[in-house]
Amino acid sequence: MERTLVILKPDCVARRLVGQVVERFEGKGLQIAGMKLMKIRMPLARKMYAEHKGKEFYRPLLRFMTRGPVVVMALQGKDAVAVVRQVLGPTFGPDAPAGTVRGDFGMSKRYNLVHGSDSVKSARRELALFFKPGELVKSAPPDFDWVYDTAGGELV
Ligand code: 3AN
Repeated sequence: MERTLVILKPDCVARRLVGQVVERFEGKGLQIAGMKLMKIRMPLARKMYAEHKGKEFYRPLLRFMTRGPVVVMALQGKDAVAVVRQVLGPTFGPDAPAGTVRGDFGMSKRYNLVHGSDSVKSARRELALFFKPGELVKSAPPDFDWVYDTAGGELV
């Protein structure tokens, strides 16, 4: 079972798309293990995007991420990191195919609605920035063995 960090970015919250985006993750079969509304302050934004420091989009990205409230989520499921990125689509709306979150809701090459961790390693680091371990749900959801075939002891 894998966990990943998702951030519904300030544009997503401001445009009242939170419900529609959460619906896609839930419909897919991912489990919400943690979720909260918060404002990302500059020091946290800098930590989150440290790897992009020095790039031309770094400052606009920090400005964007601190511009308004966000919803942060921990999502859980088999291969959750990759599955979330499939649901989101390519980084920017104009390039993303219809049927993906960014493809269906985004027009901008900067405001791209949702963040999803790009690897299991980043997910671990990013989850720790936003959630204390005790805040996340540990038990599997009641529909777990309908989302996956668990009969053989593993999730298929
Ligand atoms: P993704 O969100 O698909 O993982 P990354 O990891 O390449 O994209 O970039 C992290 C974040 O940095 C993106 N979500 C986006 O907001 C921002 N970003 C990346 N490349 C650019 C760019 N060329 N111009 C503006 N912002 C960018």
